Amino acid sequence: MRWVSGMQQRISSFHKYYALFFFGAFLVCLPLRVGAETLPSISPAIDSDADGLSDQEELSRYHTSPQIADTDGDKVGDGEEVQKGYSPLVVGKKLSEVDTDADGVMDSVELAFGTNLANTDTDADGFSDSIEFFSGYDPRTAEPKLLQKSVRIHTVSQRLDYELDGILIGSYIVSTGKKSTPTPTGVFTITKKAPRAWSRSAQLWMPWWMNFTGTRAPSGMYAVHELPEWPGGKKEGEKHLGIPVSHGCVRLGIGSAKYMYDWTPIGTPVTIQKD
Ligand SMILES: [Ca+2]
Ligand SMILES: [Ca+2]
Ligand SMILES: [Ca+2]
Ligand SMILES: [Ca+2]
Repeated sequence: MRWVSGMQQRISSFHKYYALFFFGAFLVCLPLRVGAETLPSISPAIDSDADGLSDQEELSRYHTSPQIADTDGDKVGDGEEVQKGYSPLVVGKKLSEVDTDADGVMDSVELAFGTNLANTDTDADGFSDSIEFFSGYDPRTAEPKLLQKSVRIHTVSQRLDYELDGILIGSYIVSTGKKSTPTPTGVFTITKKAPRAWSRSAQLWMPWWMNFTGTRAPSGMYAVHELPEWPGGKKEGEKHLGIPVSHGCVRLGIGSAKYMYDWTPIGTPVTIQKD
């Protein structure tokens, strides 16, 4: 009985504190409400928690708290984290390492593109952002608008970027031509594709082969493809990625080559540059 009455006492005092809390919150909110009603409209530039991001940006873009300056509690303010490329939602992670809505598109890409990082289907057309990024349809409008896909290869940093509407959406490490057989620089076009091509000159197989042509790149000569395989079955090791060792082609790793093969339609422009 003593225990029960103790419990009751605790419950009733809990209710009391609860009521006091809400009454207090009501009193605090009252002047704000009156203030809000007397103002003609709230400026979109208002930054309630003074963290460098406006309330509007926090609610609609970053999905952080407009009332808490440090949403993830890592002692770095939301505005500062965003400015330095860190996620204000996850401690110790960059925006490029966080996928808030788990739709396969990283927060950094969603922010650059203007899609909703907390909604898997920004334009509510029934196709997820990730499907639209893959197919090339604009994930920001329900209109079936196709955007320009493009590929950019950096021969110094040994990187392949793929872009939609000129905005970077992903990168892979590559191996381009060695000094004696360099990959040509300039603007080319993907003109032919084959799941597995044979190089007569190099005597090796090139899986997920995408031929790019243009000035200094005649048909059939240069391609983006997976690490090559020799007729005996030996495959070039992944350790060569990041080092220019090819005969002029652009070599991609296992997985990334197939992904790029599926992503890239015939006619896609390929820019190759010395970073
Ligand atoms: Ca703010
Ligand atoms: Ca923080
Ligand atoms: Ca996402
Ligand atoms: Ca969509």
